[in-house]
Amino acid sequence: MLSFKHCPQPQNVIASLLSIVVLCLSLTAGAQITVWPGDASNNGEVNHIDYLYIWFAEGQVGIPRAEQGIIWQAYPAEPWNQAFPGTNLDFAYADCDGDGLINENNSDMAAVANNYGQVHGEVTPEIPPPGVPGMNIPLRLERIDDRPLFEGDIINTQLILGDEDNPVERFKGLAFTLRFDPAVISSGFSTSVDGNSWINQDNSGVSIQQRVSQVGPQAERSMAVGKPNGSPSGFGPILNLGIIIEDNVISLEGKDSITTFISIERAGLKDGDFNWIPIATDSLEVTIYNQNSTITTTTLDANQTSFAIEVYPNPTPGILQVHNPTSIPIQSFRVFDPQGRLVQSQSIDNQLPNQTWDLKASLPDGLYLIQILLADGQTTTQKLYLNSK
Ligand SMILES: [Ca+2]
Ligand SMILES: [Ca+2]
Repeated sequence: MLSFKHCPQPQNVIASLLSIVVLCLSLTAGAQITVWPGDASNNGEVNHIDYLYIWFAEGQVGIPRAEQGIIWQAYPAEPWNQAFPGTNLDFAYADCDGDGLINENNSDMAAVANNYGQVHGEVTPEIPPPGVPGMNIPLRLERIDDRPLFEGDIINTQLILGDEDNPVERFKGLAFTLRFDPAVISSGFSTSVDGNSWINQDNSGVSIQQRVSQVGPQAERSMAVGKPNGSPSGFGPILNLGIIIEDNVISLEGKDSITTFISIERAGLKDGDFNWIPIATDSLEVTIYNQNSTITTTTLDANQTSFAIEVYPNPTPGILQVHNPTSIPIQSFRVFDPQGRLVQSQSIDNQLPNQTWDLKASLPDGLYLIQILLADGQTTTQKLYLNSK
């Protein structure tokens, strides 16, 4: 007689099958991840560094989420089983909108902008490695011109990344913060990329993202500059920044000039292999002059002929060209320093429409005010920058 005592009973088979199904389900559930749209780095915080992850994973395709969208909430997602190099961070985190494609032109980028500053769970701060000046790749702001600056002026600058000794290899994305005094510098910066930018020499596009926030008495502009469709190598200017001086700088009252700093902080560069590259940052020091100088000038009317008189070049090496298209002769000119002291005075006999004036050789380089007196009593005062070197 055959014994069945070692054969499983039917109810045991069902129980075993059920336990396998439960095991499979629990494995699947365990493998699911939670995506917070915009936190592409999944460090608990949405900020400008998240853009670097999206740019790196540009064009990657994976499993769409069951629930798509970029509302600030937790979305369950299937992992793509592809991780950012050197990490165990799944690409699915960078598919912020959940459509199964990482693309800087879809709402993956909008998710970062919309949810910027949001946090979830415990935040693990991402601090890019700092660099040493002279040893690592420099990042600094450089002025394009050296004309004197007054309230309401635009400081035209270039952002320089890398130099001949420390060039950048395979640029992917740069994140940094500009810190400045909001009582002096307006938050309305202008940014543009032109033909001088080495990261756009192939014209395949440069992405710029920015955000302004107030941190105590200082303001911060967090910026990210990326190259989603390439990884160029080079050094030099990457973008133009027009930094606007406030129209009314209270701290200039009663002073001839003030000095302010625009500093670059927390800068991090990702290369085409997703490595952090240390960056050495510097501050831009800017002097802003008081246009309400201590000298008294005639109040000018826009219709007055004296406005038509041109004095150039400015900055000047010392020899000035003067063009007087009016019929009123110029009687004299006077030069004042920023403290309102008269440093030169000269009568003009030559009444040609185009004249050449020589500023005193002994004047040190710097800002001056030149006042031109016409024969009918009108005056015009212009700012002049002497740069004899
Ligand atoms: Ca993040
Ligand atoms: Ca997407």
